Amino acid sequence: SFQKPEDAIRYRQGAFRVMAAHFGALGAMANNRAPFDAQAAARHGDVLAVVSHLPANGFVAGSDKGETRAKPEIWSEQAKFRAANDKMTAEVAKLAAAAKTGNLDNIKATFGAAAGTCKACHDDFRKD
Ligand code: ASC
Repeated sequence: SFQKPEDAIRYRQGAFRVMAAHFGALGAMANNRAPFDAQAAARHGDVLAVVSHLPANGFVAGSDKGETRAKPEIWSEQAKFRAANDKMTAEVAKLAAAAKTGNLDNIKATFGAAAGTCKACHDDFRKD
């Protein structure tokens, strides 16, 4: 569904960039670096819950070359990569549900695990 491998690379990088912005905004609240805004937090969670499902679509065959830090293991260890992706979407869903409660403590209780899934995948599947 992408015309060129570069289109798939830009697609997934765009999704990750959107996620980083909303994840960062929630993290700032979770870590008391920004004032808690319950409505904004819920919106950030909603965006994350949807956009977290997009990056996987962009790791199509042939998109391992070019302006990407994607490691070849994404394609050579597909079951492991899929498991890491599914863990990420599951923890993001929990964070989004917590953000809907309007209670900062619930966000604090779920943010770390979600952040951990970002880092775990970067450690295993992203260069530098
Ligand atoms: C972010 C972001 C990531 C993750 C990661 C968590 O806000 O951009 O890649 O959190 O740093 O460890």
